[in-house]
This record gives sequence, C-alpha cells and structure tokens, in this order.
Amino acid sequence: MAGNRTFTMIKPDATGAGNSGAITKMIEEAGFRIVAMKKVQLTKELAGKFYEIHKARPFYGELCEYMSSGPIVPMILEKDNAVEDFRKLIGATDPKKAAPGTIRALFAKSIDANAIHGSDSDENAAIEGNFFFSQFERY
Ligand code: 3AN
Repeated sequence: MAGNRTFTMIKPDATGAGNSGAITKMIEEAGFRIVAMKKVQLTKELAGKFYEIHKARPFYGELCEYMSSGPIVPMILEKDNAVEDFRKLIGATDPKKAAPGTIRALFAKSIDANAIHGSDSDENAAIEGNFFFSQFERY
C-alpha cells in the first residue's frame, strides 16, 4: 500500500530566486500538509552523504557542489499517495520535459538547478526525512 508521507527540498536556485514562498503555496494548495520544514545550507560533505546513491553517476560532484551552494528548504509532507502525487506535482527531472503547470516547468532553470527534489519511494522518503529532521522529535 502506498504511504502517506514524502520528503522534499526546495533547491538553491529556487530559494535564491525568491521562489520558496510561491512553491510552498503550490504544495499546500495541492493538498499536502507540511509536517516539518526548515531552511538550512548543507556543507559539500553533507550533500555528498545525502546523494550517496548517485555516487557513481557522472554528475555527482557537480550535484554536491550545487546543492551546497545556497540555502535549501527541506520538508516532510503528508497526503494520501504522497510519493507518487508529489512526483506528479513537481514534473520531470529535466524542466524541458516537465509537464506544463508543474513546479519544475514553472520554476526550474536546468536539469541540475531544477528547483525541487521529491523522494522516489516510501522507503527513500523515510530515509531522507530522517536525514534532516531528528528522529527524537515528533512530526
Ligand atoms: P529526480 O530528482 O527527478 O528523482 P534523479 O534522482 O535522477 O532525479 O537525480 C537526482 C538529482 O540529480 C536531480 N534532482 C538533478 O538535480 C540531478 N541530475 C539528474 N540528472 C542529471 C544530469 N544529467 N545532469 C546534472 N544533474 C542531474
């Protein structure tokens, strides 16, 4: 059965362009409840840890550099069928391929500076949420 939580981060291109408020509004208007949220800047080392699953990919170094280049807004979100519905709301990884009206179509600049992250499975949503938010607090 599909879970009811997912994890997202608004990326440095979107926070830098002053779009984090507009994106957060779209998320809430699409029916997601924000369970936890903060604004932080990662070190390159921590970005590397977060994206460890992409270590073998050619863009890994650039990705870690980019994700630590400015503030991000990580959030845990709640909604029925959260992971799949949120992936639909953000659109394809490459903004040129993202469906009209999706967050990436509206706000992303390129395939790496693509405005927002969305977990790809219930399992990764839990791992990624725990990376940013203490398991010793209640969300
Ligand atoms: P998604 O975030 O849509 O699940 P993944 O998991 O394939 O996409 O990639 C993780 C992140 O790596 C993406 N959000 C994007 O920022 C970056 N990325 C993916 N493909 C490329 C690429 N070809 N060149 C540069 N960065 C990329």
